[in-house]
Amino acid sequence: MAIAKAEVFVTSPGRNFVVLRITTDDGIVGLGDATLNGKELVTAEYLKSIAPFLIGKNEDNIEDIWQYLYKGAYWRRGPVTMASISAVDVALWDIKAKKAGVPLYDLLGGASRRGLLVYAHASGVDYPSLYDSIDGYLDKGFKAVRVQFALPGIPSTYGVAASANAKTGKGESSRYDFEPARRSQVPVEEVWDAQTYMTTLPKVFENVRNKYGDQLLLLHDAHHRMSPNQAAAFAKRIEPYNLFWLEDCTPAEENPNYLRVVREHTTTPLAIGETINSYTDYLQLIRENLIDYVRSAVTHTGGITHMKKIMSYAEFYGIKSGFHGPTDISPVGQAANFQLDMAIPNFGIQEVMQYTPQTLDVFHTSFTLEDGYVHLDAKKPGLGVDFDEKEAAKYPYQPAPLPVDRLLDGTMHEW
Ligand code: KDG
Ligand code: MG
Repeated sequence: MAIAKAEVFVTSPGRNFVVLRITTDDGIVGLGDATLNGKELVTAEYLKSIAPFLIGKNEDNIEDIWQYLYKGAYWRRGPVTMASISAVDVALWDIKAKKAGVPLYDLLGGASRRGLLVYAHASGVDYPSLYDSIDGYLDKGFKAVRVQFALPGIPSTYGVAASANAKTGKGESSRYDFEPARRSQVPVEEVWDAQTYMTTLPKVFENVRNKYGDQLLLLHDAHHRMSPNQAAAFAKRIEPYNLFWLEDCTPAEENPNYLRVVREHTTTPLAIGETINSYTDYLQLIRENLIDYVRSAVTHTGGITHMKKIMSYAEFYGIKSGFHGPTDISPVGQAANFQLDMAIPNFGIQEVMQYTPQTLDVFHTSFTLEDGYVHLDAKKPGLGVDFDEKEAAKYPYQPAPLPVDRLLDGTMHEW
């Protein structure tokens, strides 16, 4: 009844992932994900530095180990610390559920639903490619799509698939190739212009609504790029197109009051949180009902232990989940999202993207996607993911920093 080993792996089957594998003295293995896009070696080092602290501890005492790592760090919170604590926490929950012989969600209160409503990433450089992308997902049964559109005159736009084979939602080619890993030593520089964005996107939503009708759940990610006032004007303007949510309309991570400005002017639902990693960041957002959806990933937010508390608090304010689930969260991290999604009463929607075939050779998953819902295998104990160490070793780490963004005059801006 003790942790015997805590090993850290960095693998790059298409993009970099950090895996923590904890083994108990009776041979039970638990997996955690500490991937922090572009900063993978940093979380890997953090985990290596705390691994010795875990040895000999009772693996059952998850809350105590969480508090030990959080309060004991003294330098608490921040993305690196919280992603690393999360990897430990998720691995311990994986072990506990395997010992009980049940899927992890059983230990979190059991299944609150049959399946998880998910959304996919559609995008286009023009209308034919956007419609092709949306059609591909609808053909696969998706009920919800995030829609991103290239800005005229701007060389590349956040969230718009760049290569020809990524433009469609059909088959493997649906893999979104933009934010992953344009591998280089230094960040790629992009350009942003709010005026072009704010005049282009409302028309896009109007056209999509007219073409696909009222039933399609339509999401959009503004990626922190508008000022509070611009975000308010934009969110108000797109109200007629009835979005499921507008994500990261303004960088309210800097100041939650930004969202108050937006809220005062619009009923467009707001989602935020992919760069937020602790309850302290959520207190005001939730207490003042400044958001509708919590967007953090379980893996960036201290794991299941911490995220479950945030979602319980959110429940009392009518706020739901929409956990971050791009491909820079490994299948282990995505499994942690799914397991918590299954259990909480205030589940909203879950983001999914297509992993590369190489990633799925390294991580063996047991989830199925059918008719726009993810289903977990009720017979698979724990998280439902296995890690193939030998396969992982075939893909060594490669530097892949996130891009940076500048305005047309060269001023640095939010990416
Ligand atoms: O690492 C950054 C990406 O995960 C992020 O840019 C993706 O915004 C994103 C999303 O909503 O999935
Ligand atoms: Mg986002």
